[in-house]
Amino acid sequence: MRFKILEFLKRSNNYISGEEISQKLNLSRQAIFKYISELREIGYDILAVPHLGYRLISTPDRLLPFEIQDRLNTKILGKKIYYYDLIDSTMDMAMNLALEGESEGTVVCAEGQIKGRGRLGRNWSSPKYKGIYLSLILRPDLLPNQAPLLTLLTAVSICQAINKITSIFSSIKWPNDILINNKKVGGILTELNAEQDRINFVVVGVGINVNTPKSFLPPNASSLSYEAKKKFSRIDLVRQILREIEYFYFLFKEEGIFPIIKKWREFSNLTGERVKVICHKEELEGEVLDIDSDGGLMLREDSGLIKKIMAGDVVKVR
Ligand code: BT5
Repeated sequence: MRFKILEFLKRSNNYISGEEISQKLNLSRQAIFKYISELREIGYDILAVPHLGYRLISTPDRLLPFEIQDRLNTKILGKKIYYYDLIDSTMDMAMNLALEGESEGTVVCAEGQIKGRGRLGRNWSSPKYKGIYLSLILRPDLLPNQAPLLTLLTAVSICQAINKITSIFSSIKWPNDILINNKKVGGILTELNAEQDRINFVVVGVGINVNTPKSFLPPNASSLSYEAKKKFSRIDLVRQILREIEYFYFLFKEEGIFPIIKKWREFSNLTGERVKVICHKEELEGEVLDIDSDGGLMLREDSGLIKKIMAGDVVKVR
């Protein structure tokens, strides 16, 4: 009910009287006052003036599900959102929820993480109220070895969303890094629960440094606010990321991976570059040609041999 009241406040640019809310929602004045107090506790700044009524002054800088879902307009993504102020890792929570049968499109979102993680158990710095830390559950009809395509699809979605919301051009460093000015501002972690020839579910984790000061980050990392010298709305960005992931996910289901690879090429920061790739303790060097239809990186070694790499860490070589 408190969110119904909030909706009223949001839709009206001016004061709205207690009388009007009470009539429209069939609530007593006392009940309205109680809900308004609850909203204030969450951080909504609501002005109350005798004879005029209530007016919303500002919304809190929190990734509240109600705010994310406002004008989200997706069919599955974010229809259900689990929200935490602080959590170990949104990945663990989403994996557990998926195991219990939680539906496709469900999102787990947190303001901060204690044990945020990257690939191979690496740490993901997740300071509270600064970035975006979310995991989403997907149940795609794919083979387990096609799961990297979801990382690719998510990377494209993030770049597109960053571009639409902030006008900043970000790029993708295969397989899962989002960069601005060659510094890492975001990462993707894809974990799956699968049988030999079938994926049961996939959890895609997204971490983005939005308004994160440099001091919270590793040396080679940055944030959107640091690069643009201004702050951004995390809510707007989360909303757009969910919209874009859903758009590309449906496109993928209908038309396959090629339209997404086409988009990926626009954002790739590696194509044509000379790189070193570390995968399974093996080191390869060569020129990046493209990505393959299963998300693998195509590398031409100096011998002319073309190799496809499915996972690894890439560094550019000058
Ligand atoms: C990643 O791993 O880039 C995937 C990161 C995924 C994080 C999200 S947040 C929501 C969800 N819940 C989780 O627990 N995780 C996901 P990787 O490519 O392995 O990169 C990890 C490396 O990035 C670390 O070893 C650091 O060097 C660096 N790093 C750590 N925190 C960072 C940050 N906040 N920004 C940029 N780089 C960071």
